[in-house]
Amino acid sequence: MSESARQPTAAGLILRGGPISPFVRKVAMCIIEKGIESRVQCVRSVTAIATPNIELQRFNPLSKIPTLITAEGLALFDSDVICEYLDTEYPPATLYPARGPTRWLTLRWCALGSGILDALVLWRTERNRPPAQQMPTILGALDVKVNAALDLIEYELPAIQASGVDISHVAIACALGYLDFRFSDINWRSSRPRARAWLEEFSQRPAFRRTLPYEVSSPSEAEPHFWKQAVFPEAPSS
Ligand SMILES: N[C@@H](CCC(=O)N[C@@H](CS)C(=O)NCC(=O)O)C(=O)O
Repeated sequence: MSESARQPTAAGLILRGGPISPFVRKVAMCIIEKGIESRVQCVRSVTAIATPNIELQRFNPLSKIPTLITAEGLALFDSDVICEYLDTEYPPATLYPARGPTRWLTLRWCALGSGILDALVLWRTERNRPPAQQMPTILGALDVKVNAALDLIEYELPAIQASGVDISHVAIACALGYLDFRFSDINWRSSRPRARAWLEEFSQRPAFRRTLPYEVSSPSEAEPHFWKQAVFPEAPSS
């Protein structure tokens, strides 16, 4: 990591990201659930797999969002690392059970939600290629994996929802929300009534409503969107 990436910041936490990324959304939802929005300065960073962002790479060589700069100036990346950092360092820790079977079940379901997102992002990249370049075997395999993971969520939902809101709920809600945003052609609800009902209830939470993805304007003007408040543009390095 470069020296500049370790400079302490005066403003507390700095979150680099934007309103479309479902991985950034996980972090934004954690911040809202924990009530620590006032400690976070948001900086819009735009990046894509084929276009690395040089500014962002000063902090995260992988050029991925979310990237969080801690108050000590440490750049953290990968949404799951950032979410656990926030929950641990900004007590009370409510999103990650400390130990025992509950912890491992929660992390397992969180990995399921995050893994669905990984597969959906790959799927979208593949299906956005010109038709002649698309690989049907890859498209088919991603379809099979995403649907199998959704089936597991449906099957285990009574256990998943037995606890209060935790990181697994955040990750699964982001995965289902991303399906609705980018894969509206897939009717995942029809064979999964428990997941449908669960998301309907979960989507009433401010953390869900205020982080809905948007490309042009935020979906609701009635309440402030997470990415509409005090968001700073990325400053080019001198
Ligand atoms: N595993 C990472 C995935 C983050 C990720 O892939 N973010 C996308 C935006 S949705 C990105 O930054 N893509 C740019 C790239 O892949 O180079 C996490 O959980 O944070």
